Amino acid sequence: EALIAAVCAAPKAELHVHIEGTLEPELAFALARRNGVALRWPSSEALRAAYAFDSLQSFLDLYYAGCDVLRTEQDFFDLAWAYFQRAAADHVVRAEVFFDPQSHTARGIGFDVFMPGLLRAARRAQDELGMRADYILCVLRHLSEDDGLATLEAASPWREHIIGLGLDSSERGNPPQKFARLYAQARAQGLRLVAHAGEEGPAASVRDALDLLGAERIDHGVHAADDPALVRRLAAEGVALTVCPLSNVKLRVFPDMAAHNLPALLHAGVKVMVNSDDPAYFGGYVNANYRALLAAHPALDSADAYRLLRNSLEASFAPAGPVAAWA
Ligand code: ES4
Ligand code: ZN
Repeated sequence: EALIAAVCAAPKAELHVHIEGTLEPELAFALARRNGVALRWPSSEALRAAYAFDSLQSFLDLYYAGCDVLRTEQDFFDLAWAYFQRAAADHVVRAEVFFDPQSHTARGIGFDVFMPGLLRAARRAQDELGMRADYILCVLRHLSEDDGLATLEAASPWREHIIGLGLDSSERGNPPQKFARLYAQARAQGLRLVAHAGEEGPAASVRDALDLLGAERIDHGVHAADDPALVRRLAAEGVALTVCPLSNVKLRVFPDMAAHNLPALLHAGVKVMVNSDDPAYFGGYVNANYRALLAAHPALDSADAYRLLRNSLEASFAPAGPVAAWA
């Protein structure tokens, strides 16, 4: 209990959070009303009750449906500002936030709508909350590589405001090699590279994200544990895994929190850290993830907890400065 309280109060970085996954049902209904959009659920309580998932795909179907209420610059500002306030309450000093442009451009909502809103919220987070926040453009892997390349091209006017490229959505049937040209392009532009891998997919997709895409950090990556040689490599090379405990339990990657392999990965020397992924859907923000993990794994001690917090700061792409100083 004392350890959990200390961890919750400690400065930390959040490196794996999807801004569209921070849309709380109450805000979804407020935006639906403001924009005259009909939702399939009668109330925010009914929508929240629908958050019972049995797989990544069952979650994604709801997540993309929720995006439909996001229409205006102000909507994206309100979404991101709500997240930054919640993150600050959890003592997040650095946030690297994913956004999914294709879930908006496919509805006719362009970069000129969502980027100004997202960026205005990040500037306010810096000014009023002292939080350093940056955005990582995530490409949807269930769409074609050409669609991803067109999205990167459409982002070029905003290039200086985007720190990296990520890859998310349905992992099954959409392996890293599908996006080799996209990652080569992004690397040539100086973007930092991350990719979701080994969430529902196998250890081999974690290896392919490193070797075929040049990913510097792996989002989730928990299935790397199935390959002992890969675990040794991740530890030796200091590759960070941005693990999301509540997400993994909600999406049945593990049957319960006690079965989560984060402690095993940590003790094998892998640079794991704790994140919220889609906190509005999975039952909590980053401190709730630390709390659930530590409560289910009483063998994790203060040195382990300190290592997780420190990993989060060290694995950040923030330039030298205030964030590096925390680590
Ligand atoms: C996601 Cl949990 C998860 N996995 C893959 N793609 C995603 N997009 C948003 N959340
Ligand atoms: Zn994710």
